[in-house]
Amino acid sequence: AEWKFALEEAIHEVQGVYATKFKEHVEANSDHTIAIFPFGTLGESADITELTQLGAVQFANASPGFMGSEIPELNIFLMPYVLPENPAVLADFYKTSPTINETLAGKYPDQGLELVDMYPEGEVVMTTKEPVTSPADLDGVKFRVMTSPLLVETYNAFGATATPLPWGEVFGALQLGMIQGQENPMFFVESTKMYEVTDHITYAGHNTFTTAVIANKAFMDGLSDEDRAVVQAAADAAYDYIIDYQQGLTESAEAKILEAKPEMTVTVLTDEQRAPFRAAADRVRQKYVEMVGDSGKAVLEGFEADIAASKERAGE
Ligand code: 6CS
Repeated sequence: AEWKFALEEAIHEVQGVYATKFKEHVEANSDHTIAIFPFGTLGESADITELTQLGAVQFANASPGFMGSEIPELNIFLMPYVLPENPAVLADFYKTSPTINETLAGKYPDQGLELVDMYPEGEVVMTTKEPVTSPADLDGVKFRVMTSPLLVETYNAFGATATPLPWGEVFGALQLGMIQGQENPMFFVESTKMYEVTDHITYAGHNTFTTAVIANKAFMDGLSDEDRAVVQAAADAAYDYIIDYQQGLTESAEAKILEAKPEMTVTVLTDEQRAPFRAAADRVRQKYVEMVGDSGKAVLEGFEADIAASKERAGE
């Protein structure tokens, strides 16, 4: 059969590269084919999640930055200074974490979905119209965030006025001056030309962009054991590929941005400059537990234990 896979990104962006690998693997190992629908062909993230729930598409990317509105526990991925920064630790964490692959995966069936995979897309940076070295610089800045509630808490705690928007509205809103900042991984800042509508890039080391690949649950339940194994193996192959693909991607994207716009400033905050952002993160942690309750507390503790295990395996 033909299976459909909808993306929140373009075909040459990270989600597109993952989906292309997934497609190649499925098509090489079964009689099925995959049609990829890049961002813009079927709507925003919320639209493609809905299409997956309806079974109109079988697979989609549904990043926690949006899906946290549906599954509150997923807001953990939006909490600043929780995920490890070391790429090797991160790669091991998503792959092995029981909190992700059992506890959080267990929240999707209620939504008519199954979690197929989760992977990182790179450290997020802030891109703004004015320089940012402290929370005071974010005062009065309307800062676009994805729609999950904890991102709103995070940027408000960072001193900004958080403004949740779907992705498709971001470029225009920056162009019109309705918002004055946004955050995303460097590859995305480059590929979507965010540097044309903002002038300053800030690394605060506060998070990595996480995405999830979801599938329609009834579709997955109806697969033969053989086809299910094909899907699993395709996800495993695409995971390894996308981790490898991202080596050096932030650096090369930054170089391309500076080539296109030499006057763009790039600031890596010092530990001292990060301290007030870290302090704000403690307040966001409280909010997460308030918002999600006991199961949120368990997820937070699970993350800490799983990250510690990944660090140990990576020899950190
Ligand atoms: O900021 C966003 O909304 C988008 N950012 C990335 C890296 N992927 C998709 C998402 O929609």
